[in-house]
Amino acid sequence: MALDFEKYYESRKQLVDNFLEKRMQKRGISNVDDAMKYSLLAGGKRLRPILLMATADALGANGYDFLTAACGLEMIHTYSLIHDDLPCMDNDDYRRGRLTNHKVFGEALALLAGDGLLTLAFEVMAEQRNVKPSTLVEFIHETAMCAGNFGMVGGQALDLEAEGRAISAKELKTLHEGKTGAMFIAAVRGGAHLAGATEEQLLALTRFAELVGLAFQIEDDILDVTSTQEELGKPIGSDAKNEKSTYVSLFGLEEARKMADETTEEALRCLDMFGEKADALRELAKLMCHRRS
Ligand code: GRG
Repeated sequence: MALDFEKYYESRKQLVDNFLEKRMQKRGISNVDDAMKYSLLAGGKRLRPILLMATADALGANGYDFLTAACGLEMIHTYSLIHDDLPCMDNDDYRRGRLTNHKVFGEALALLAGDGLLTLAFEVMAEQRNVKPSTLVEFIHETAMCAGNFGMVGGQALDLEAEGRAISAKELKTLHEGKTGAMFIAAVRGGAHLAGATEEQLLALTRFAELVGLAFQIEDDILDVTSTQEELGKPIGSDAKNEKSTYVSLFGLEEARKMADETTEEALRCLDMFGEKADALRELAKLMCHRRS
């Protein structure tokens, strides 16, 4: 039967939203919980957890079984957005269609909300059940590497270093592989590990994740110049404001569009070996690379 992707995406998103809402009812000892909840429950697209579950589906498992692990990724992602918006980083006032965390709670609490979410993510991932302990440790270890100085944090540091100067296409690629791409790799490889992928499957899925991450970032750069604040949920033109090199500033809008399309096509070819079980993953990749927000 043909996949109803809209239904698939909405139901998986609902599962993630419900899990996060419920998990945040377990309160800590202070009002940092309110700041954590404010951003976590602000309605992001939930791409990383859905990507993890769709990858597990592509391997014949039921992605729903890994919802707990998947939601840990959304916590890491949300922490990164809170910190990225701080005055010492991108200094943004809006995110996910509402005021940024520090605008509501102040800088100090926003910093702690990010720290709290990053730490809670690892607590939650360790709560994943029905997986061999060694597999879970491998998933958590890889996720930590993708989130840290070899991945997202490293990429963000390169991004800061690059502000205000023109960088080469190679530098731009390295920066984004860390800042944006690494968490998509964590999601896809995470779903693959948890669902028991073979080496051959893992290799194909890793290449898929690399390419989807690249296409997603090119699209992000395109949206920053072509979208609207209403559609994006955050101000447009922030790359130019922060004097950042982007795929659009380096290659022009038309060429960037072509690169995003070609990269998406190449990513989809990596899924050929998985047959129709990978249909949700295919549709998700297309959604990520041709999104409006
Ligand atoms: C502060 C350590 C640290 C890292 C920040 C994620 C990030 C790294 C910066 C965000 C800036 C940015 C716009 C990056 C480009 C790609 C990206 C991660 C976009 C936001 O992700 P979506 O579209 O957002 O999945 P939602 O809100 O839907 O979850």
